[in-house]
Amino acid sequence: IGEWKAAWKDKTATGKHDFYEYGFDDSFTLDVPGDFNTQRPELTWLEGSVWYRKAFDYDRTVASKNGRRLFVHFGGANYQADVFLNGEKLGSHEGGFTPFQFELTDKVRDGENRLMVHVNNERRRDGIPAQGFDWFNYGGLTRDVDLVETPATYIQDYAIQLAPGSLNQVEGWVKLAGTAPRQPVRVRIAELDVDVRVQAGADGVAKLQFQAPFALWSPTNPRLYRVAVSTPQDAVEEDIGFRSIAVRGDEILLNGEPIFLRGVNLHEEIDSRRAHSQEDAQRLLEQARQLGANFIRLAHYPYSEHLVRLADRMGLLLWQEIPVYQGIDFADADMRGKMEAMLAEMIGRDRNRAAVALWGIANETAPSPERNAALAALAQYSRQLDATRLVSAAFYGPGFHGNTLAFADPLIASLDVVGVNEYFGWYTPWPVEPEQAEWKPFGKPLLITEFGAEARLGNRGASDVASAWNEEFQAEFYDKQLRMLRRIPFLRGVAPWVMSDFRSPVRLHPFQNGYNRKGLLSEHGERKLAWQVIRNYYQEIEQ
Ligand code: ADA
Repeated sequence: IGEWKAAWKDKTATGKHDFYEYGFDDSFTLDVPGDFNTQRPELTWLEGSVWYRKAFDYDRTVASKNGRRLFVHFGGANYQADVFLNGEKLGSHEGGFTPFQFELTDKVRDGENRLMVHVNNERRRDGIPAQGFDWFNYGGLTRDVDLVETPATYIQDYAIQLAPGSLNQVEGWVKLAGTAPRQPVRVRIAELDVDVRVQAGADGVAKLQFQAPFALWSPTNPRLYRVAVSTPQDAVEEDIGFRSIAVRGDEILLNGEPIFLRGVNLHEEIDSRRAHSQEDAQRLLEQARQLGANFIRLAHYPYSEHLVRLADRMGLLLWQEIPVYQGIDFADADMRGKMEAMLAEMIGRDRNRAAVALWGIANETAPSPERNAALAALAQYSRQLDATRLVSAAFYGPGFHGNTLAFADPLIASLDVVGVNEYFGWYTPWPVEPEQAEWKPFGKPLLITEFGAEARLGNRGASDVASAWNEEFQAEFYDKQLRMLRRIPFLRGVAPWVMSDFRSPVRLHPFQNGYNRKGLLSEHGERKLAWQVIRNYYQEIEQ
């Protein structure tokens, strides 16, 4: 559903945001998907409420004769959404980056219907993320909204992935929902002569197991197969890749072979607005490919489904994380449930994407008994939802003693891979010369999930720290970092912070001007000197 009517009133004017109080007399139009902040000048800095309204026609008579069901599916709404149909509340959703849906079947009218959504992006102490974060808080219906019609019993979900540890064996399931879920299910992959028939039980679940001679998906050969799932009433087709991702000691294995992740961090932003379309995804992933990356950390929240599907086709491995970011209140009793819901929504959407190799459960959270327990449980929950991906988190950088950089955190024990964000030479001084730094092993693969320094495009000059913010400084900073990182025997990948300069209202230095300037590219995609330093390194180590 594309264009919506929207209405907004300054909170101070009404005291509260009640649609029935002020109606849509002074409404305007907003594109969906798209953040509201960048579509109307008066909403530029809004962290508050906007009402969206959309009319649609429906032929209920024909639909109910055929037993059809109707859903409204939201790709994402930042942060809290309350959804109404013809004035009746369907439900609410919390969390700005993951999908949700409501069933309309029994409520939809014959003829014209009115869908209304109240979206609020106010920061909350009990939110995920919490109140402080280093990116722009784009609000609104930022992702696609779809009306979806299904048969009476429909294919609700499925997992079709290689069993952990196997290179040719699929162990998955298909879940049917509806009035008569006990139905035969068929799964076909024509190219491989796969034609599997199984029966769903009373719970609607049909378990799958089959072998096939897959050409395995990898960044160098992102092979996808057309998979067709069908029942007597419903049918779905999509392209799926098959690959295994595992850890052996301190190595990461892709399809059984050790891999080094030549990464980069992104924010889901393009042209200083929230990225949301297929074209936006293409531009972001193309930038990563030109850098020579085979891996992207999607910081710090789940991205649009367009981007994840495109990564599948382009052969870019992904780390996708939920916005459990600095400042989360782990003592809040509701936090656990919220984190779990977000994780389940992210994994539920992307569980069949070969590109996704790691689920990130947190970024830069400080150890405490509550945090340690909550995140250990979350790591467990992630494996329960999906045993075919690695579980990881990104930590504040290590402390040092003499020449030794020691990294310790009780959460490490619960993870497959450890991500470290280190800012030696920027936020923290270099403990020793890069050539002398010894990193103490901790028995798991290490990814440097962030390292970086700021420079403003076009600022040129001497490379000493005193004249930081210039391109030479940033380029030499990366050179020095790489001299240290190359010497870590258990390093399995790096991701510079960050691909492009991105909007962050907390960045008030005159050179920042509302942007975090750690980009290898400017916000307009122009290359800084540092871009070439990383590009050269990736060219040199490319296997
Ligand atoms: C943190 C954080 C990032 C980024 C970075 C910075 O490490 O994980 O979101 O903002 O700091 O640039 O300061």
